[in-house]
Amino acid sequence: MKWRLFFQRDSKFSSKLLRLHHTNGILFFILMITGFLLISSFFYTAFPTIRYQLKIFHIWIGLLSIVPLLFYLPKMKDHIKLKQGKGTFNLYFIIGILAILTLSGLVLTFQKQFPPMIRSVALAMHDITFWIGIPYIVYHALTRSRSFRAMEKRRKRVEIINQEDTYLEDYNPVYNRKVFLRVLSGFIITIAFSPMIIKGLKPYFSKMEEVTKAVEGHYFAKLPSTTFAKPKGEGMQGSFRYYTITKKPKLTKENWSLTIDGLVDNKIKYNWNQFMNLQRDVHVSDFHCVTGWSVYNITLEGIPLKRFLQEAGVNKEAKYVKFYSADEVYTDCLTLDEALLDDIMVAVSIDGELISHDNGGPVRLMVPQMLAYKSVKWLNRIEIIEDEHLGYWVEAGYEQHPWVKES
Ligand SMILES: Nc1nc2c(c(=O)[nH]1)N[C@H]1C(S)=C(S)[C@@H](COP(=O)(O)O)O[C@H]1N2
Ligand SMILES: [Mo]
Repeated sequence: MKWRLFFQRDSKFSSKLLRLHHTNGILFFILMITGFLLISSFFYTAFPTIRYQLKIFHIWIGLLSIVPLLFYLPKMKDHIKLKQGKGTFNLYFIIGILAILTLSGLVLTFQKQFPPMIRSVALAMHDITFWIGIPYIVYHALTRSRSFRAMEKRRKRVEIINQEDTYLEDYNPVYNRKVFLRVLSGFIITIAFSPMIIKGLKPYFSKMEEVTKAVEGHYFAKLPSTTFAKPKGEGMQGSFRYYTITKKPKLTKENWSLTIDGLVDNKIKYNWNQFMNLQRDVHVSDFHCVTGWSVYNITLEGIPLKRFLQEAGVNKEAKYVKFYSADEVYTDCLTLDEALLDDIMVAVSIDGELISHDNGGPVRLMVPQMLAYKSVKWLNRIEIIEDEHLGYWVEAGYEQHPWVKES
């Protein structure tokens, strides 16, 4: 990279372009690295609080990266002229990718202004262009690096000495060193990235059955005679992306229990069998994560939260309800009014199957009115309290009342 260019004042058009290109390159490199970390479930688990700051950083760099693009766009015509038809496909491709990444990034940044459907589309576009863009950018950076070019040229010196070789190279592109090196590195990059790409794009291709069937590794018995034969919601659309900031807690039929305590008349504790004997309701709900993905039409079976609160008898001083996870780290909190809303479920089944361990089973909270971080997985305690508690993600910076705007 020609660093000196950044400090030159009035340079030629081509140097200006190069400078824009480098600025953009640096910004997109930062976006790529932070994007990787934001996607990585390892990072989610290992550094959940930094993740929030990182997301804000990613958004700011993203916004900043629009500036060089805005400078470039009016000059694009001249640039194409300058190229005289060479590599214009390349140019349109890159501009297309950047445009999609930028627009979808903007929608995700201001997601509150958009209905969930548009948000999901934006997330899908952001994901897909990220996974197409990254190997492409790596290829681009590699094949344009000095050492790679030197490697391409090495053969040429030999050509001058050996005339026959030149003949072969000119008319037989298959043996052309340059083409060969480029195809080879393109191939290696594609192979190297493909496991990540497949994993990254899987949510868009996997059928919902795969997700709900994941009761495997579950320590609980099958649901005793479910309330319905077929999921009331006709099967959910979309798939969950499993998130956890901790290791999954090891829960069994024997060690799981649910406690309702705090400012209540009667403290209650259910073991698995007692819990499964409670009258269950069915609700069809949608679920929206703050990162942009949604699952629609989830048939939830469980006990409405409000019933537990009535059962336990909430005291007058009570103002908030705090939820604990068996992972012993994750918590969240609702106001008492919010907690009494219909549709909030202490759920045991999703689409007729016990909630899988990954999905927060045996029992998880489902608060469809708010973003998914309110829906505590591996729920084992509900405490009625007087002072507000800031849950895990709220402590990290997210809103306490993330109402979902329905489309
Ligand atoms: N115990 C616990 N509950 C949790 C989380 C978590 O990390 N731990 N993540 C929250 C977030 S941010 C989301 S999007 C949903 C994800 O639910 P899923 O993993 O079943 O898709 O769970 C929420 N509840
Ligand atoms: Mo989330």
